[in-house]
Amino acid sequence: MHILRYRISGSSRPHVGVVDAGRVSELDVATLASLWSLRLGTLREKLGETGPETLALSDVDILAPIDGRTEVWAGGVTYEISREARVEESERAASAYELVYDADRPELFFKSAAWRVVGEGGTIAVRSDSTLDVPEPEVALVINAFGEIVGYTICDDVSSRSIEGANPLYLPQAKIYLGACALGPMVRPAWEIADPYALGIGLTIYRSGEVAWQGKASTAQLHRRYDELVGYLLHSDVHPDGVVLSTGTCLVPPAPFTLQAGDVVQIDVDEIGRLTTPVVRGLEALTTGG
Ligand code: DO4
Ligand code: MG
Repeated sequence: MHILRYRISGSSRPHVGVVDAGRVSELDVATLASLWSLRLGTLREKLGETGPETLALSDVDILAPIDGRTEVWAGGVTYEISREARVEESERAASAYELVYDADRPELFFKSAAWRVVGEGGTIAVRSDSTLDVPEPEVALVINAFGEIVGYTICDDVSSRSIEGANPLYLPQAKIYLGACALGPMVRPAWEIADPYALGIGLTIYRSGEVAWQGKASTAQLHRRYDELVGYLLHSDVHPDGVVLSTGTCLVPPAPFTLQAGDVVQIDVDEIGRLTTPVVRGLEALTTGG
């Protein structure tokens, strides 16, 4: 089963529901955020209270699984490959990444407000003032208002390596801009994932219909525990409508590989799904579709 936000063709109203065996059943809630304000046990019961009618998944438009006041946060340098990539790209501040990899306190940063997140089939963007850009395929935790992990989804933490590499203080510019966050396609309830530390992650970047870069990794390589990341995120903060926490990348296409306009990024995570997003370059291309 997956939890999804969707739209029915011909209508602009978003719906919330569950999909099982290819059939979508609606839930009597206005937002996903309202589900994340429930305790895990109550959420489980709520997912059983669907309406009698069902639709084929192919008959709905899947929307990014986030709305309302739910924010996206992200962890950084949680896999060795990410530490190595950052040390390589950052000439003067390499030690910052070495230190955070081994420190008790993880790197956590704000990634996106719900309204600027794109979902399955949505367009992501690289900045026009950046020269080295990558998708970062990450497992994302959906955490409720009580700090419980209630689900898992996929996050693409699209990033400029050239901007972050010039100075780590530029991290917000490297990682927070329109088109830099994709999420989805849906949320897999946490109780359906037997071992979240054994999920295969695949990244395939298509260019002109050919594979331009491909890699595979696993959450078994994660250097931290999910609960540890959640503990630091919520230590001195509240998220009344839950929060999505992306857990860091274990795949970084090596330089000089860079995303280009026209590329298509495909992220596969075992038991969670596939997130596919085309790429454009620059704000104008993103907002005008050209
Ligand atoms: O330290 C910069 C960000 C790292 C990151 O986004 C990752 O490791 O996934
Ligand atoms: Mg990342």
